[in-house]
Amino acid sequence: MRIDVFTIFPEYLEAALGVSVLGRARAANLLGVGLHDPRDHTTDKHRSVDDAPLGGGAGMVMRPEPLFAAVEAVAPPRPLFLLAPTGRRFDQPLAAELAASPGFSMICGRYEGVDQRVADHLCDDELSVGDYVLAGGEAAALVVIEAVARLVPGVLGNDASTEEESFAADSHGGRVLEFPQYTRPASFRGLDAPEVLRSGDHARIARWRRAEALRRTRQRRPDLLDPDRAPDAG
Ligand code: JF5
Repeated sequence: MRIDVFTIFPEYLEAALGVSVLGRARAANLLGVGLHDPRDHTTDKHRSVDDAPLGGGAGMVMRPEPLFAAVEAVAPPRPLFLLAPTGRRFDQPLAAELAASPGFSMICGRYEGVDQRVADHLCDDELSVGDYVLAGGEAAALVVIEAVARLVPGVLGNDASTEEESFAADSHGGRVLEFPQYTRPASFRGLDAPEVLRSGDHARIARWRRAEALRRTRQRRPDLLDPDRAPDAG
């Protein structure tokens, strides 16, 4: 899997990509990440990547020239996504789709926005990781990389754990939250783990876990069971 990222803070991404699951995936050549700084493609003496909004207003907008030049110099794997709160919501089905592909790329926006010609004529789509505004797309890019990379075969030690977890498709093709997990000690400060988990009755344990998963999904995320109840439905 190959992922290219265009960012004016490559060191921010490099730090996070060097440790834990992503660091090991890169060391094992299961994941290749290319980091590209649009500032290297500026031609003015101040190497400026932003400018005032046309039409006036507060803040700064990322200029199109350095972003177009950086992307054209690399010809990165497509699709190329712009990370922005205005984008299509990134979710687990999209993570699975991208994990099954040879690669993709992302542009991290900064400041108050990115010149619209970048979204309209350079990128293939816009992605949002949630309904909040970040100072820049870098943290969103890390979210996407981590969610996708851990689904690439071999990146996690245990492939079964990615199938049982929250948001994996259940037997009905819907999505449910994880069941609660416990470890030793069975009794901790007078707080007892459910007796069923110590029963050794694997069929009963499986039934209990399915029921708990459904119960907490109904209680916490009813929108996952019935999309009409999603906060943004309609
Ligand atoms: C950004 C303009 C990019 O805030 C985000 C974001 C939120 N969800 N997904 C991405 O990206 C930074 C802010 C303003 C363009």
